[in-house]
Amino acid sequence: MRFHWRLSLPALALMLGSISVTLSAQTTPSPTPTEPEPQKTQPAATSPATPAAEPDKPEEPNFAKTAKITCSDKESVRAKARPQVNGRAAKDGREPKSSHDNSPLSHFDWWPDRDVTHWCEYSWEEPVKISQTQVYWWDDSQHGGGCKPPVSWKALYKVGEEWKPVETKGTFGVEDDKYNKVEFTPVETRGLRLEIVAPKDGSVGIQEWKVR
Ligand SMILES: [Ca+2]
Repeated sequence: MRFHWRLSLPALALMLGSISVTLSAQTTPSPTPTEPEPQKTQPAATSPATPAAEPDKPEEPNFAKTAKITCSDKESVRAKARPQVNGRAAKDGREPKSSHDNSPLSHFDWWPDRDVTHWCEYSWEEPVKISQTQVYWWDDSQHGGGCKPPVSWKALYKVGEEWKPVETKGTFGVEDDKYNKVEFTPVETRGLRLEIVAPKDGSVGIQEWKVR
């Protein structure tokens, strides 16, 4: 019995200690989780093999937005009821889906005039510096209509009260379904005019006309 008691006291002490530790562990609030130390960031390595892409060069503003538009009237003998041509649809900023995009008021035309030269002009109260013009032609001839792209056209800028052709080596395009763009020597002017030659078998019209 004495031997057993001697062994039992340390065992009992161990047991009490264990219980105490257990109780302590149960009653001690969990330590607040510590935030992981922030990783020390290394400066991004630059790779000369992959140069940064150049941002798109912004286009010059479209001066059509601030221009007043005036267009030649329809020939009165052919269009007595509505000779006046309102060109505002050429500068509404609406992008055509095609030359036959027939959304309401997307374009204007000189139908039924054929085999004539018509004109439209933009005018600005203050001079603008411009070097490019773009025309998107109206064409409904493939769908039974009477309008086609013109035979030819040219652009003139205003000097005083006169009109002078812009200087360009570009082509005055007459293609469907696209902007026909012409770049020219920059000019500072209060006006730009298009002279548009209609075909013998069709009238002409404009979806959208931009100037930059
Ligand atoms: Ca338009």
